[in-house]
Amino acid sequence: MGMAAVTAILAGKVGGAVQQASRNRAAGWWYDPHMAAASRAIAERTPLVDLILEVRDARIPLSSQFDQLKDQPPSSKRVIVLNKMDLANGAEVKEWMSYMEHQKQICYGVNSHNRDNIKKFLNFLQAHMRQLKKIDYSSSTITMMLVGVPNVGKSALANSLHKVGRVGAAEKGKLKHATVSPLPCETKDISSFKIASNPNVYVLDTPGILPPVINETEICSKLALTGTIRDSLVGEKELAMYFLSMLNSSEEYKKWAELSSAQTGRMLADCEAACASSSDLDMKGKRRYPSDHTQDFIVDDVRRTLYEEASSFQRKLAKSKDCMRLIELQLEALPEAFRVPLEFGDDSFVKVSKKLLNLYRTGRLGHYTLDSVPNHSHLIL
Ligand SMILES: Nc1nc2c(ncn2[C@@H]2O[C@H](COP(=O)(O)OP(=O)(O)OP(=O)(O)O)[C@@H](O)[C@H]2O)c(=O)[nH]1
Ligand SMILES: [Mg+2]
Repeated sequence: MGMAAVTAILAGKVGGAVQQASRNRAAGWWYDPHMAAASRAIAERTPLVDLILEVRDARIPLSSQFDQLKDQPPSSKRVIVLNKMDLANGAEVKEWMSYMEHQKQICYGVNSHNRDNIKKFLNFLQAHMRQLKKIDYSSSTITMMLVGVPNVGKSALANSLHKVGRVGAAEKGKLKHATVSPLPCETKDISSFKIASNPNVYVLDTPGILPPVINETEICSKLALTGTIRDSLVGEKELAMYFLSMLNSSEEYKKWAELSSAQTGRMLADCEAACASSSDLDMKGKRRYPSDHTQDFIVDDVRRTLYEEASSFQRKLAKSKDCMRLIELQLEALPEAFRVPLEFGDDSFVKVSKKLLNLYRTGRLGHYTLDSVPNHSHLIL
């Protein structure tokens, strides 16, 4: 129907742009020699380490699988870590975890920014290692390797495990720090982090690796939306439109209904203030609305704007053309909510799109799981 068809069209556009970029090796971005070398280095280390932690994005548990391990049967030496649990739809991630368990895959969901979560994960890893290395666990050094596609949070996880790890006080004084960034392909080399003593346990952080070729456009679009592929390759505006189609067909925006009624009261107060002193309003505005990070009240305005456009839309019997128009109306209304002047023309929409994607990727515009669990009927939940 309407919005689903529009999502498919927009996803196709985004995915197509990714595939085009992947085929254009001359541009030097997709699977560059550095990525190929890192991929070989990972393959060489794989049989040598005690445990592989395959980090995936909980929003796309299937699309973010690591190409090198794709055809490997489940093994006790491999744990699938669904990271960014805080960004995914809780119920759907649970379904995914049951599915993987059913497939005999060891799977663990984490939020790398949550200390308690990481402590529990570390306990789980140590218990698992004890089981794996029944005989000489106390004497040996244990190595785990984090692998995955770019930007799934390998370095954030390495840092968190290193920080909460049980190492001596002296070692705590010289903690290392892996570079964590919202941009993909930030980690360039393999480096090791100590996460426990007696026995010594090390975790290797590795560069993100993309598959050399991806045939499915849908996978490409999901990887792009979650931030695995540089936005500029695809186009920020196209990505934002794809996100909006997803938002409009979900229930998430309906949670923002009360922002719409609360706004009426605030508008009256704002109007009174404007009448009292219109001359210094601009200056005040500049101080109160910094453009480099998004404050809570701007996020509320963005949510309210998206809610009002979406809820006034007659979705019953809506045609694809009307659904696309809704997305355009939302995009047109967003510069005001984000306080981005329209005078930059098309650049304003790119700016707004970047800000919108940033809000989505930091979990402030709802929780979505983009991959659906295969073979629902075979699930034992
Ligand atoms: N909300 C949320 N954000 C996370 C989580 N883990 C990592 N991030 C964010 O995701 C982005 C990417 O994290 P990195 O640790 O740099 O990812 P990476 O897999 O090492 O990326 P590459 O080294 O480029 O392959 C950063 O902005 C992190 O702050 C998480 O559990 N939840
Ligand atoms: Mg990294």
